[in-house]
Amino acid sequence: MDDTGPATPAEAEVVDPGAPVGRRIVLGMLGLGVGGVLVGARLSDALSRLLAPITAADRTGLSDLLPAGGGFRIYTVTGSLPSADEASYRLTVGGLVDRPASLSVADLRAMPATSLTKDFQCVTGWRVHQVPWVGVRLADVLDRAGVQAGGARGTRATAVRFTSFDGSYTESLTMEQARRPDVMVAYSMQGGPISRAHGGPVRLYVAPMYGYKSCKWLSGIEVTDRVQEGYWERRGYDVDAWIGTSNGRDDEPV
Ligand SMILES: Nc1nc2c(c(=O)[nH]1)N[C@H]1C(S)=C(S)[C@@H](COP(=O)(O)O)O[C@H]1N2
Ligand SMILES: [Mo]
Repeated sequence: MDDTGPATPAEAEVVDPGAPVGRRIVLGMLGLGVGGVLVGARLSDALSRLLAPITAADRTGLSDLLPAGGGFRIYTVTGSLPSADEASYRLTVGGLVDRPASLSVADLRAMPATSLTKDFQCVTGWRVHQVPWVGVRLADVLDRAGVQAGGARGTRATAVRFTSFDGSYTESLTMEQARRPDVMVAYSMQGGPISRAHGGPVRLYVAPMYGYKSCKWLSGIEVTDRVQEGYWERRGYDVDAWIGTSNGRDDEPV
């Protein structure tokens, strides 16, 4: 860990888990106003009920900004939800590879698909049970681009870095972690395309690790010679985010 962040960061400091950004945006648009912080499940639930009839009647697209329900909280460190239409979306794969690539959603869908159903867990404590995901194994994407054998001038392809088209979020994995069969470049979740709020059209899904590893609005995969701390890791989260054993959670009931 470096010394630029607090020892115990809180996602809530940027996007309060009790006040997903979508609701804040909608509340702002409704002119209801939101004081600095909304804390606690009870208030959040009350807001959900308040907003339910409005969103049900919504024909303006505002509902796109709302959490999809089912327990997920929508996080974005930028304060907005970026969007990319599926037709023009491209995922670039570069760095220490032999064949840099620019992949469309159709390119990804044409590759062998992998699917996985698992609980989704945020390190702040919320969990969504048995979420189905479909995508392409990250290992297959890396193989397609041809990770360099390396060694030249001391550069070795030992890690993978991820960037988001939100312009801010980054993540990384060791090459060994990246090649696990339960790490995927996902284009579907919960039985449909990945929504804008959930980081569509394509996001990373790192099943064995806490949610912050699963970079939303994925736009770049770069093979690198070392693990670089991601957005939350610079603010104190563990680089190895194994569910149940990282971020000081190993001494707490999971
Ligand atoms: N680009 C981007 N990816 C992100 C985040 C974010 O703020 N921006 N938040 C992370 C965190 S902390 C979690 S728990 C999950 C939440 O996913 P969701 O917003 O689909 O519920 O996304 C992760 N990926
Ligand atoms: Mo999270």
